[in-house]
Amino acid sequence: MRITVLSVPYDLGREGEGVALGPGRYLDGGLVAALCERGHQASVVAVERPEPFTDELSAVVGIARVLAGEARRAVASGSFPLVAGGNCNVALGMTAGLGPADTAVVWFDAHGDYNTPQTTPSGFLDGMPLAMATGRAHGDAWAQKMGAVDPRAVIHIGGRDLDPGEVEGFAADGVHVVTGAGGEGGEGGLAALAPLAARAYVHVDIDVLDLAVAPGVDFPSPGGLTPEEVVAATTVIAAALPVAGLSVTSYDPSRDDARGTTLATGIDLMCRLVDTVASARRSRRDATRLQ
Ligand SMILES: [Mn+2]
Repeated sequence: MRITVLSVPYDLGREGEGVALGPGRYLDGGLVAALCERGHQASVVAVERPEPFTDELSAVVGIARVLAGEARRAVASGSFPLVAGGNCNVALGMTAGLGPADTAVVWFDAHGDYNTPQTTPSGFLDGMPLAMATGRAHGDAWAQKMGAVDPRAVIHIGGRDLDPGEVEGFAADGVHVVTGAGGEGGEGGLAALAPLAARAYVHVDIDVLDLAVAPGVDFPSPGGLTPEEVVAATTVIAAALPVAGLSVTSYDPSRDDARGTTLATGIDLMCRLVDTVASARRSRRDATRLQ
C-alpha cells in the first residue's frame, strides 16, 4: 500500500518538548524502513504550524487545518495517511480531511479526551480533542467551521481513566464506550458504527497500551490493552468499513525506558495496523472483482 507518513511534531502547538519529540524519534528509529520492509511504499510529509505560537488553542487549530489539507491530498493521490503525532488533537485534522460528516471514529485511549472547558478538572486542552471533533467542546474554534463528527459514529476503546463529565458526555451524546481489558463487547459497538459512516478513522493514543509495552507516556495508567487487542479490534472495524486514515500519538521519548521499549512498540504497532488496513483493502477489492 502507498503510505504518506504525516509527521506532526507538536505538543499542544509547541515544538521540541514532550510528545512533540515522538514523531521525529519514530522517523529516526526506522518507521519508514519498517513499513517498506513489509512491502509498503512510504513517503514522509512534515506538517508545520502555520503561524508563530501565541496560545495552545490557536496553534492546535492552525496545525489541524494544515494536517487536514495534507490528509486530503494524500487520499486524493491514492495514498494512505498515517499520522505520527504529538497529541491526540491530530484527530481534528484527520477527521476534517477525511470528511467529518460520514467518517466513523475508533478512538483507543486510556483517557476520555471528551472534556469541555466546563467539565475539565485540569484545564488540559489535550483532554478535549474528541469532544472538539464532535463539536461538544470549543465548537466556535473548530467544529462550526470545519465540520463535526457524529458522536454516535464514535467508539472509545480502552478507557480506564475517565472523568465523571466525560462519562456523562459519552452517554448524553451516544458515543459507544468499551472499557476493560481486551475491549470485550467491542464487536457490537464497531458493528453499530458501520451504517452511520462511509469510512473509518482509527486513532491510537499509545497510552491505551499496557505500561509493560509502552512506558514512555506522560499520563500513565496501569492495566492497559496489548497491541494484539488493538490490532484485533482494528481488524473488526476494517472488515466493516474501509479504514481511510490512522494516527498514533502521545509517545514521549523522555519517558521511555533505556531500551526504547515504547519506540519499538509504536513502530511495530503502526506497521501491524497498516498491514491490517491493507489486507482488508485487498479483500474488499477481491470481493468487488468477483461480483
Ligand atoms: Mn489521548
